[in-house]
Parts: sequence; C-alpha cells; structure tokens
Amino acid sequence: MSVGSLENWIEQLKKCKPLLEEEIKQLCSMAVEILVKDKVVQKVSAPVTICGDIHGQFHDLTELFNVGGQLPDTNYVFMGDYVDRGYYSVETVSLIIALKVRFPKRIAILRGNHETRQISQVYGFYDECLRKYGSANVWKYFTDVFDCLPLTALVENEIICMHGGLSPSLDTLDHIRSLDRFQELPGEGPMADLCWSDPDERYGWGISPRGAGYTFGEDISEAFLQNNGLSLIARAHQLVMDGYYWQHSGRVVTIFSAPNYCYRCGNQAAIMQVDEHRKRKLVQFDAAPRTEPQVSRRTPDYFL
Ligand SMILES: [Mn+2]
Repeated sequence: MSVGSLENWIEQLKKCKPLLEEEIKQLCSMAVEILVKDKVVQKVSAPVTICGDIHGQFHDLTELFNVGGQLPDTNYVFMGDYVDRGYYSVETVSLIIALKVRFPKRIAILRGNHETRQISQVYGFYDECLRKYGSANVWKYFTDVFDCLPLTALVENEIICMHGGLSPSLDTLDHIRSLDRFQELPGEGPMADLCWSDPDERYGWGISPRGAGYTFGEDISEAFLQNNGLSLIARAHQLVMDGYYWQHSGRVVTIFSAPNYCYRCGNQAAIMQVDEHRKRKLVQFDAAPRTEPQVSRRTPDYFL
C-alpha cells in the first residue's frame, strides 16, 4: 500500500464518496496495525485541536476542518462517536481512520460509546453499512478497528481527554494505563465508565440515567485532577447548545462537534484549540449549508 493510493482514498473520501469493500478491508487492517501502538493514555503535544461527537454528519466534519485547519497542518484529538445518528457514518469514519493511517502522529482518535458492536448495531451504522455495501462485512472490519482505539489522550500532562468521564475504579492515570482495551467495550466496569460517564452538579458518584457509566460531581473531578497533577478534563458525549459547556468550576469542559445534531437540534458545535503556549480557545461553528438533499430517504426509525 503506497502513500499515493492512501492519498487518493483520502481525496475521494473528502468528496463524501465511500471506498470499495475491499479498500475498507485494507484500510482497516492498516489502521489496526497503527492503533495497537497507541497507548490507553495516548500522549499528545500542543498545539492541538480537541473535538467532540461527529455522529456521521460528514458535511459538518468538512466544515470542522475548514474552521479548525486541515491535517497535517493542524493536530487533532477526536474524542469518539464518529458513527450512528447521521446519514454518513461510513464516509465519516472512513475519512477519520484514513487520516489516522496517513498522519498517525498528527491525530489521536479515541473510542466513544458508539464505537461498539452493541450500540452501532442499533443506532444506524450497521444499517448504513448494509445499505451501502449489501453485507455486514465492512461493519465487521470497522468494529475490529474500534476494539483498538485508545480510551484517553493526555495533552501536555495537563488536559485529560476521554469520551464520557471518570470511573470509580480509576483514581490514577496508571490505573487507566493498566486496562486491557483490546476488546468489545464491556457494558460495565472502568472501560465502560470512561466512555459513558457524565459530570453532574451533585457531589460524589451517582447512578447514570443512561444505564451505563456513572455521574460524577465536582469533588470527584477535583480529586482526580489533583491526584494526577492535571488541570482539566475535556470530554464529549453530551449535546450542549453552544457546542461547549464548562462545569465543576472550570475543571470540566464538554465539547460537542456535531452542529444541528441529528439535523434538527439547532445547536452550535465547538472545538477547543490549545496553542503552543497551552492557551485554550473555544471556536464555535454552525452546520454546513445543505448543498445536497440529506433527507432523501424515509426518516429512519431512530429519528422518531
Ligand atoms: Mn456518546
């Protein structure tokens, strides 16, 4: 596989044209080889731009790159949830994986709670793979890649990034490092918590209304950051109307990068730029103009 053909694939994907099944197979096997070398706590240097949920909204991902800068000029951390909900999960996750394979040092891609067989089978990605390829093969290739995604990124030993949040079983970064992540995301336990938990205004740990992960209060965030010499938890996983939302006295920021989520929520999206001096800047953006009919098929059940 030459860099030239990989670049051709990226050019094609940028036009929202899916690759062939055989090409996806090849791309995914290259991605696995690269991702197994990433760490559970993947170290990242500034400058870097941190992004939240994308959920198959391909044209808005293009807008994100227009606003935030193209790879490899801009470094990125994506905090998961590439698939499900939107109409272009295949093109979205193909492009993100292809960029990871092409520029492995320039982009970190974390696992979200949707990068699992169990969830992506129900919320759109599986059906989209069937519709676009006529079989579940590409879904299988992609979900094998999902098993290798790192769970957290650590920016300049200051900012810990994960899709969901903290876990009562994980007090230190070394606890996180000790996880064996190469498996389907379990329904409970520390791996699940990192991908499912949410910050809460109540103190302590709480039962999550999602049925997986926990809620955690400001006291929990403060203790985790202090114990590990960190200053910020950056996470995604929740729709926030401005695209970002500060909680826990500035210790936790939620970043959501799918504008007008599900093509109907009316929210802005945001990304967080961390410059070479570690200065943080939140940049908002709106949904890309609809240049083509995006609701041509019947409304899938999961929008109802
Ligand atoms: Mn999520």
